[in-house]
Amino acid sequence: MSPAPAKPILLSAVQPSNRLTIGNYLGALKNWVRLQEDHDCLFFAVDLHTITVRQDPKELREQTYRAIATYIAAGVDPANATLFVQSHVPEHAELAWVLTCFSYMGELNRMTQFKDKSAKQGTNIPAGLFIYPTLMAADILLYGTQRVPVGEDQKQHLELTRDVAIRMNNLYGGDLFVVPEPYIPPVGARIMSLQDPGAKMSKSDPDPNSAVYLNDTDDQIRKKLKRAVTDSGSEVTYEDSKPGVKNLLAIQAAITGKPIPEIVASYAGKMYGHLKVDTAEIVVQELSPVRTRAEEILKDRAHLEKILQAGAERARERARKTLERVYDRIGFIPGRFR
Ligand code: AQP
Repeated sequence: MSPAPAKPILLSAVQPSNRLTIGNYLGALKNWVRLQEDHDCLFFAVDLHTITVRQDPKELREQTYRAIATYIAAGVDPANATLFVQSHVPEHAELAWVLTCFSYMGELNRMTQFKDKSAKQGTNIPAGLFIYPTLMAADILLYGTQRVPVGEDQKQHLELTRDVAIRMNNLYGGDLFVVPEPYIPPVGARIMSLQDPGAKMSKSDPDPNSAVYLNDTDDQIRKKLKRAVTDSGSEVTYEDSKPGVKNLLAIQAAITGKPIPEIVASYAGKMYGHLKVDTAEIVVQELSPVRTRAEEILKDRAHLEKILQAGAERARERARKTLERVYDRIGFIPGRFR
């Protein structure tokens, strides 16, 4: 095995299943930019994951380009982080098959995300939705990842990744896989729906007013925040009984880096309307340059494709070492890597 790199290996990704939201930006992208300084980072668009539910081919292709352009526009440096698209590195699908064979039906059955997502599918539930966690495990284990930033929703999947890695290490040698740890970034944010602040803001929410998308115009952003559902009462305070107000304060804090009590204090004697208008301006200031840069990057597809090709080559170089070791230990004859 090659010597451990000096910086901890960190991996994170977004599904390009729709336009990215300010939730993806504040919960993932903005942190990635900070993390790339002191980590060996792999950031990618998980297109293989998106087809666990039906996607429109043209849309999927556009959203995948757009996701990568947005990562770069937000500040991810392709010369520093390894930036790629999952389907360009076939080792992900190959290792996922192996891990599927070492995972148990009972384990996969317990995944709450599977229960939630399959409930929306009616009678024909794609099998990919069931084995999704083994593909996520492959994403992580291929690169000797030490740290995976995870929100609540993905904690169970990371636990499964660790269990399967330990199971296979016990069978085939302790150095087969690095067992990854969850990583809680110093600045975290869970952004809620603007229309139902009890639910997470999601790019797949059918109501476009529930989310600010990263390619919304300044006017659209202002309108959406103006219409954001707030709560009864009028005093701006940060408490669970006011989830709508809490969400707007959290958005401001995640962007400005100011402590919540300081933001709350600045609204003494003011109304919810002030909070909405200010939050809209803070969001516009933050997202407008990202949107402009992303549009610029998208205009030069050839350049974007070059970046992706270089990223995939770097990723494959690393991924093949792990897969070669796995194939060897489980007893496949050499040939795949000649
Ligand atoms: N609302 C959010 N607040 C904070 N972070 C969020 N993330 C997503 N939504 C929020 C973070 O974005 C990263 C990638 O998420 P994903 O695309 O892989 O899947 P997701 O978490 O299921 O995101 P969505 O937007 O809700 O997608 P759909 O609607 O396609 O299922 C993760 O780091 C996640 O924490």
